[in-house]
Amino acid sequence: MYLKQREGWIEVITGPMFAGKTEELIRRVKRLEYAKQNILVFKPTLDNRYAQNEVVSHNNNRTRSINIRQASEIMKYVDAETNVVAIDEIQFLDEEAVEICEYLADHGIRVIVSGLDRNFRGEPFSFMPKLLALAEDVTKLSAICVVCHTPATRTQRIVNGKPANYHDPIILVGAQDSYEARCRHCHQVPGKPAVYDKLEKDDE
Ligand code: TTP
Ligand code: MG
Repeated sequence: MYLKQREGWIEVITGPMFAGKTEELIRRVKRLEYAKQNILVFKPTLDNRYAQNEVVSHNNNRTRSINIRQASEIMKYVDAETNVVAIDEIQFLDEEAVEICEYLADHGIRVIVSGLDRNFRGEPFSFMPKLLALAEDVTKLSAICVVCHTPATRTQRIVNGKPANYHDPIILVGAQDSYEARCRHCHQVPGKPAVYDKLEKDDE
């Protein structure tokens, strides 16, 4: 990446669901494990799709992790020996996660996080824009649109076989049962307020 860089920075792996974010996080963690780095991996307790105390990717790669409910819990585990802090699905933590990532990076820790950049509405996911702006390095992964098979940047939520309504709650843990990867054009959000009204009027 950078030559002669001092240790301590933030890397964010982002994109829609089914893009391989967790897979990429595990890959980076495993590479550092071979180098005998002292690594702490965290995940929000909210996401219990696969295993407790493990981060697991779709193709069943896994690494040990510590479940946390609040970002501030991270500080209880970090000590002078810690070189790397990794967090999967960071979008589910509270906003203090951003300050904690900054603090750790300022204190020489390599921070590797993965999280959704958008919610099912196609809008930025909570504090993710802030974290993306503060990061030294951003990897934006795409998935494949299930409808037209072009690169997918969005996550489609499906409820009872139909696209979920804009006003549904943001948090709904799930995988292929309730979500699909879609491109900008195939992504559907019934009830989404039109943002183009003014532009289209100006056109007339
Ligand atoms: P991810 O790890 O982003 O999904 P993934 O494992 O499919 O992707 P990747 O292969 O890139 O790691 O997990 C997203 C979680 O967030 C999942 O439990 C569904 C949930 N979710 C919401 O709660 N609200 C939303 O608006 C969206 C899009 C997802
Ligand atoms: Mg994942």
